[in-house]
Amino acid sequence: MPPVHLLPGEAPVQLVDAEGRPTPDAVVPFPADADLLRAHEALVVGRRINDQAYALVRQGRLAVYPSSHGQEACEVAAALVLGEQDWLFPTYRDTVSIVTRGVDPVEALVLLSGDWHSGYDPVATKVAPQATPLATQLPHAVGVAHAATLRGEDTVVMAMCGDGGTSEGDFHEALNFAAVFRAPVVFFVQNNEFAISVPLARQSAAPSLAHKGIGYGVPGQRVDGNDVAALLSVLGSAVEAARGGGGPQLVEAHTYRMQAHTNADDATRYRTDADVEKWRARDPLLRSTAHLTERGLLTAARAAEMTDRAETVAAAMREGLMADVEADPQELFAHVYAEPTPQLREQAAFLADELAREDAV
Ligand SMILES: Cc1ncc(C[n+]2csc(CCOP(=O)(O)OP(=O)(O)O)c2C)c(N)n1
Repeated sequence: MPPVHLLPGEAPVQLVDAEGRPTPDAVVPFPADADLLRAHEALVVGRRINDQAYALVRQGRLAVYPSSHGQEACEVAAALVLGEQDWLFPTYRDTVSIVTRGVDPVEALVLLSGDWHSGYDPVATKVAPQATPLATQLPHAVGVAHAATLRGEDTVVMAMCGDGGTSEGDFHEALNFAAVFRAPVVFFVQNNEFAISVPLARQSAAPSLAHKGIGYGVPGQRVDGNDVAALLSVLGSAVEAARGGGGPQLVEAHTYRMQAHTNADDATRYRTDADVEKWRARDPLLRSTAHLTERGLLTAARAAEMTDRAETVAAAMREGLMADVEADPQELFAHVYAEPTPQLREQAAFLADELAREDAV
């Protein structure tokens, strides 16, 4: 008997369609109303964070911002399904997820404003630093999960990456190790169709990215990445399966990066406006708004409160990121190793000499 239980379904799981209507014949449970409202508020705030960060780049307050505009349903659901004791391992694109988890938005963006450190305390927040090198955070995530199991702790780790990240060796090593040791990890792949300019078809010939699990003995699931209800349900079940001793789980969300890779990228060179417009009609925030309004759960007063909260967050971002970062260039070398290597000492001395000569001019 082939291990068909490890394979994802034919189509991504959906609970609410693009018009906000419940999908007939749902195969997963519908989240509670309170959870949907909480997720909606996080979506409203998340969209505002993306838009504010984009503006801060244009004002020169942030060096770069990889926006998750259009992917906010994935971002908020990944954080909301976790318990306090769990860990989140994000990529550079997952600022909204980090903030939904409870990290202060200014602290989350300190790195992108030009400072050298992650801005928040990873141990206190149980959020790893945002990884820019693709997939390198995944073996770390597995290590944290495995260590927690050995200590008898009830910890699940949400390990995030993009479609491009699934081509990295680290992705495969992490899945393999996690499966062999039954580490409680949910590998969450946001398939937004592009790795900078590389489309999915040039990235992978697998039937889906969720199919990549079966080779390692990891169950894979596909979910509509713009349907926050389906994401809460699928990711929530994956977390509970991992917590219950079911080993690692792989979830692929189908979504779309609405903006350029970063401000340093011109997306019109590799995709058409028509492609982007097609996805605009599937916007996760509009969908959630339509669904909750239709069901009478989202009143005008409640919606206004959420917008107010989002504006407060945006104002705090503007205020907190106004000041220039005061960084001592020597700190670059300070925390690379517990004992600096001779090469680093030599480079630090070289820099000190350069800076002294600059000061003398
Ligand atoms: C190991 C490594 N190789 C290459 C890069 C350069 N790089 C930065 S982002 C990116 C594309 C990643 O695409 P994907 O994993 O799909 O995530 P997305 O940016 O779409 O969220 C690449 C190749 C990198 N950061 N790390």
